[in-house]
Amino acid sequence: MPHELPPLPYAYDALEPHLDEQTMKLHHDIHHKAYVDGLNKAEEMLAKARETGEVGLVKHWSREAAFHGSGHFNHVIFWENMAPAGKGGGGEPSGKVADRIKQDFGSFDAFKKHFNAASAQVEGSGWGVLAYRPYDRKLVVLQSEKHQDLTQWGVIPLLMLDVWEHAYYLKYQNKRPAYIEAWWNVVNWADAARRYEAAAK
Ligand code: MN3
Repeated sequence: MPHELPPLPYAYDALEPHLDEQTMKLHHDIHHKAYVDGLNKAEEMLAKARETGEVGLVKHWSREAAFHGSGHFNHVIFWENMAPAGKGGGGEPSGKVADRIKQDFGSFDAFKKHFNAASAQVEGSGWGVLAYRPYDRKLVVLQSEKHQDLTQWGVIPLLMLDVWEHAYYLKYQNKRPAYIEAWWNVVNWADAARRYEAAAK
């Protein structure tokens, strides 16, 4: 079964004024769609390599699958990580994930400052990520370059912020920190909490 582009869980303009309708439309319909198509193509070519035994391009298609696969799965999380401001979006987390954030980062404010810096300082295109690391049952903040670099194997992402220019350039141009600050108004903490509780149980 090929991968499919899931619809956004809200209207294109639902995150206004923080994330504008035109960006959301381009981001979902064009950029995310391209990752889905790229992943399907890579998996098709890898299946073909297995069938024919011609494995000379496995390195190329593996890189394509890593890039487009990470792009696809990251965006699925990113869309669900957001909700309209004041209607599930914004504010601070509560419950177990809030306790864990306090334990592992000292306070919510210290976590937010760390996450903002990690996201703003990604070199080129990439992501800021809050993830659960099952090995020692801790939360970590990571920077991902592009979609697939600088990961830690085995972590489970809880909250992902897309800092590729396509995510903010129309509205925020080169002001990535302003986009990051606005993004907190639409963070869906209930979604992050669900992901944490499923990961950490
Ligand atoms: Mn993106």
